[in-house]
Amino acid sequence: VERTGVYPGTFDPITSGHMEVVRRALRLVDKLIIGPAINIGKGPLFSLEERIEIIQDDIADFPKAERDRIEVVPFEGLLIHFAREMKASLIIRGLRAVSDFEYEIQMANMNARMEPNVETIFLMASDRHQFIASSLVKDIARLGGDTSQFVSQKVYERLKRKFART
Ligand code: COD
Repeated sequence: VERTGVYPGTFDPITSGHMEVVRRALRLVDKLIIGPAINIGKGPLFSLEERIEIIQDDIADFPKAERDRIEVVPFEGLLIHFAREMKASLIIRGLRAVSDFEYEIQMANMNARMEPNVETIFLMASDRHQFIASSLVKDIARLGGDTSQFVSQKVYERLKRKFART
């Protein structure tokens, strides 16, 4: 049987840290659904449409065989309902040292209680991506810094455009 995994997130915008999780997750599942959340607390910098487009731009650089196993499907409401709807057996999350742990363990635990058949698995961020966070990337771009080592070239250019003075 085909194993499907869901990788949910805000992806505002997708960073090289997220992309590393995507690449590694592809080794664990046959089909990977990247799920940008529609309703996110504070207003995102990029609209849902932009966040989807950005993800699709970044995965366009993957070899076709890998690209064909990825789908970008935005979701609303509970993640566990989305996972069920996608017939996923895995929820994939990235884990950076210390900062992510508390939130992630709570979420994984509550999701497991609501749906024991869906397992959450964590991919530890590599050294290189340990400290990359979308929120900091946005700060750097907003304040005129260079984000090119944290995001793809395409995202870098989008960020620059977003904050360009007119
Ligand atoms: N390296 C490795 N992993 C990373 C990196 C990095 N540099 N940066 C981020 N990640 C990981 C994050 O730890 C996370 O696992 C994932 O990538 C996505 O990150 P974000 O920041 O884009 O997305 P989040 O964490 O804000 O997404 C939260 C959700 C929207 C998935 C969550 O709030 C949710 O499921 N909402 C729906 C309602 C729901 O079901 N709530 C939970 C009830 S228990």
